[in-house]
Amino acid sequence: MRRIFAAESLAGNLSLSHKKKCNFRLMSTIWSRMLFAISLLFLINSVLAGNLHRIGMFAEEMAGGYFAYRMMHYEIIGQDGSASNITSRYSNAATIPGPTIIITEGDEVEIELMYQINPDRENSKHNQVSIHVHGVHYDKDSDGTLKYINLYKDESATPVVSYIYRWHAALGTAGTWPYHDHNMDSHNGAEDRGLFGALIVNPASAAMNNIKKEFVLYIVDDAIVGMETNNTTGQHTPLWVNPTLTAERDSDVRFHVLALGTNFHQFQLNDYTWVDPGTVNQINTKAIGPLEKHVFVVNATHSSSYMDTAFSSVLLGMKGDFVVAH
Ligand SMILES: [Cu+2]
Repeated sequence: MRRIFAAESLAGNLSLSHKKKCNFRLMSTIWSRMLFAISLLFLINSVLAGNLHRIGMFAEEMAGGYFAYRMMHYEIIGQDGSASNITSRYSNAATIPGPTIIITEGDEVEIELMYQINPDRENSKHNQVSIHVHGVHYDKDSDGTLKYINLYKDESATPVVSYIYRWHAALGTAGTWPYHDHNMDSHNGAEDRGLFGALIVNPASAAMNNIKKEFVLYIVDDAIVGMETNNTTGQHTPLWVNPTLTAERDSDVRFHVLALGTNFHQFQLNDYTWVDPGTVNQINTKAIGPLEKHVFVVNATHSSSYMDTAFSSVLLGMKGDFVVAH
């Protein structure tokens, strides 16, 4: 009985092991396919893996009750571990808009913010400042909001401690995005007092080296404030209020128009047309509502002017020259 049982079980084992073999073949096919897929993912990732932008910024007080961000330190760590320090390309004073940060899809940003504003003894809500960014990816500790919004913690720099935010410009995040304070005095932050700037994420798929200048134009309720980046030198220059923009003849320049506040605007660049993104329409004026943006490239062929043609903006004189020279 035992032997038979043993033989039976042996036969059973044999057929089982045969099944196992078949399963193993199937499994090995699945495995090799999975391994192929995984290695493909790694390949895509390694192509996408970009630079690490290690940034330190201050939030400072300016004359007139304004606040502003100031670049303190900016180092780019390449994939090969090489480091290049580009701090000197930025103004060494606080600026409105704040420093323009330019990265590429695949890049990571590690940005440490330091509170450099006089603490307010009466109002503890004043003694915190943050950076909240749009468009790119980040974990819950890098939202730059208060605990009652993010249900996690107050993500603020305070007079006592700095705060580090980490962003990932994943594939699909190319574009121009605002960053701003979200925590000072209220859950809206002190964005309306000057704590805002722009993050430009260039697409990984297309070289942007035909663009010679970037004009970041922030439209606030009563003025247009600008920051220029010269892509040839890498230098960032604050242009301040309703600025004159300058470009070399026949160079491509990119406008990044971002709206803050509560008013509606109508941005116009006279005697130029460009393609309205996402359409085939040639336009020379664009409605921009609160928190909206409009990005376009023109080839600088002749001097002109830009303006916000919304009625109250005209009264406020929200316009400037666009000077094109050799
Ligand atoms: Cu925002």
